[in-house]
This record gives sequence, C-alpha cells and structure tokens, in this order.
Amino acid sequence: MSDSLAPRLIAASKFLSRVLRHEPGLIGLSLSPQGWVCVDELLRQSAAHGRPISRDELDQIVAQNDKQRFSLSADGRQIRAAQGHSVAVELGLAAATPPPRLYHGTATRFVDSILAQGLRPQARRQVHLSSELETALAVGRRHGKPVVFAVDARRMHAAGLAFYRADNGVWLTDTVAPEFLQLLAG
Ligand code: HQG
Repeated sequence: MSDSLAPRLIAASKFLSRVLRHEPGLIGLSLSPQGWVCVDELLRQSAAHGRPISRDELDQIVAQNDKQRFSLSADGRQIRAAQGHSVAVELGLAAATPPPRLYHGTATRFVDSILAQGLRPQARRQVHLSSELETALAVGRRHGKPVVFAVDARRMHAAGLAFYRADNGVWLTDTVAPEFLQLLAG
C-alpha cells in the first residue's frame, strides 16, 4: 500500500476521513443524507478549527489518495467519503452484481467469532469486501496477524442479498452469514 501524498497531506487526509466518515460535528459540520458536504464550508470549518487545507491541497488529496477515499460531486462543489462511514448516511449506490468471489481480511483473533456469527459491520454501516486477495491481506494487517476469508458472493447474490460497489471499488454488503465464508489457509 503506497501513498504518494506528502506527510502533511496524509495527516490532512486522515483528518478528513475522521470528519467525513465519523465525526462531522468535530468541526461544526453536518453531512447531507447521502454524506456530502460543501467543499467551501469544509475548508472554512477546517481552518477555523486549526486545520487549514487549501483547495489545491484538497484536490491533491482526492486525486492521489491511495484508496480513493473521497469523491467530489460532478461540479466539484461537494465532497464525501466513498465508504467507511459510521454516521448514518445513505450513499445511494445502485445494487450491483459482484464478482463471484470476494475477500475479507481480518485478524486471527476474530476468526472464531466470525465463524460463529458471520461478518458484521461492527462500527461501520456495512461490511467491507475486496475483489483482490492482496488488498484484503493489507486490510487484515491493520488489525493484527492477518487472515483472509473468501466470500461466496455468487451464491449470496443468487440468494437475493444485495451488494454495492463504492466509488473506489470497495464492495459493501450488510452482513455475511457463516455459510458463505471460507477461511483461506494462511
Ligand atoms: C471484524 C479501511 C468479530 C472485521 C479498509 C474487522 C477497509 C468481526 C473488524 C475499510 C465480526 C471491523 C473497512 C464478528 C466482523 N466478530 N469480529 N462477527 N465481524 N469483524 O475497520 O473491514 O483505510 O470497521 O473482520 O481498507 O477492517 O479506513 O472494518 O476486522 O476497506 O479507508 O471487525 O477500512 O479503509 O473493522 O475495514 P473495520 P474493515 P480505510
């Protein structure tokens, strides 16, 4: 996982993730029902709370972010996090047909619970899945010793369970029952 952003912009990107996914109230913002905020207002409020970010820096963060975490509206006046929210948003993504197999990376200490309960969104709105095994491994590493589950997305989809593809390619679904999970050998 590489990020071409300068350290200052990485810090700003993390701050924006926090605001746009979890705590807009931290700088006096509220998100639209679909998770958008006005860029001018975001920059104004960030500066007012000791986090000045220029429009040029914001554009760099959006364009060069390693996971394309942020989406600008077509007119460039609004911004939202592409996924990962804990606050209530309805991203308005259209349900889509997933690849037959998706992956979820996690830490070994969660395996027993996941095998018993399936995947749950925990603090986020939905479960996050990757189309690439490598990406899932990297996500798992964030939590500890990584392990990857394969998700039988073909069978879930055939069973009528909905999948959504975020702007940055992350796949989202509400929950994944144990019957659709296969623990891959480490
Ligand atoms: C685990 C990052 C016990 C789950 C990544 C995960 C991703 C369970 C943790 C995005 C469980 C939640 C999301 C169960 C799930 N029992 N543990 N029944 N069900 N878990 O961070 O998927 O860098 O909320 O396996 O790239 O790790 O932030 O979810 O380990 O796309 O942009 O509970 O966040 O993107 O952790 O990561 P998270 P995640 P960003």
